Amino acid sequence: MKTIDLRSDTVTVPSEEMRAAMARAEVGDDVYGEDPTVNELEQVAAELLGKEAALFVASGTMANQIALLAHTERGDEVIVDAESHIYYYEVGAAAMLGGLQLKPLEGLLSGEGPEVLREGLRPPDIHFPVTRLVCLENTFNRGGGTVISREVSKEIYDLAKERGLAVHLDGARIFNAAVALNCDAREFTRFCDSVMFSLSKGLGAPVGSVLAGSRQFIDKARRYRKALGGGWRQAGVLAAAGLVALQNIHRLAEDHAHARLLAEGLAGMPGLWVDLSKVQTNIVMVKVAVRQGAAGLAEELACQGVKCNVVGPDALRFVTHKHISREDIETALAIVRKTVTKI
Ligand code: TLP
Repeated sequence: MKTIDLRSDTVTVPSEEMRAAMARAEVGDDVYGEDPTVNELEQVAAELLGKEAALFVASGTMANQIALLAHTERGDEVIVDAESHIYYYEVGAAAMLGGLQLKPLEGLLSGEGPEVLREGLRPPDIHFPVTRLVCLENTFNRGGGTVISREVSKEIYDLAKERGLAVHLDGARIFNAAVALNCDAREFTRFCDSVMFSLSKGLGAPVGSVLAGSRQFIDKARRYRKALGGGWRQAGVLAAAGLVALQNIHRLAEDHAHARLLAEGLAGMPGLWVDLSKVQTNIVMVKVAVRQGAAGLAEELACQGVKCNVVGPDALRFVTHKHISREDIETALAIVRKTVTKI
């Protein structure tokens, strides 16, 4: 039985083309700045994002945490959405590594984001921490892969600048946002001071993320990467895969079409509920009202060869990616239908 793995776009494995590029990559010691393939990836990525400089790092979490460290000082407050990856899924690293206080705001990553931020910002006061940074996330993972519009991004950015705050964009899936709106990623990244994106998700590289920003910011970030043990020598073998991954941006549209097909199929099934307006990219969030709960249903589906992630007591997440075909979606729908009808 073939497993249809819809847990995440992180499960993608490198293509033959990537493996070939990795095998012939020219490399050097990146801590000395001498790996030509890493340097090329950083240059190409900076250009794609409209920033002065970029830094290749091991993971999205590392990129976000380096950004937090480089923008702040210990004891500072960082504004995040209550469902953001930085707040929800990064092991409390902002407190652990940076001595930072995260202030989670509900709805920051929604159409009401600018008002939510306005209400959440406190005036300077000796009792309050210094607020230094606002973090955005696009697409918004726990929001269901939703795209934070350019208008909302701009309003939040303008407000942050009015208050002297920096803006970091967790753009792990920023190219999904760009493809969904058929625009250039720079239309989002112009409204942030730093941005990270993942090569290892929908773009299909085995490892790696890129952090980008001003030259001065990236110089600082490079020191923090070293401090975290992320100085990685002949990393050109990985950067080579990253360069191939960047040629895959256009194919994300296929993942989006598959997610839509999946969402529409799931929405009509007994005990399942999908907000189709939120299915904008490659993620499908499903509310589950069955006796076994979300975890029980996920377990039964896994036994039938369909894997998804449990993201709450009554919520499942399905993510499409390059190994999922239209036929896989049809098979998965048939399996889910059979399973929910039986229980
Ligand atoms: N997200 C993973 C899990 O950690 C939840 C997934 O399967 O979606 N920002 C965003 C918005 C992300 O979705 C992720 C990964 C990261 C950062 C962290 O990237 P990695 O996994 O490379 O540390």
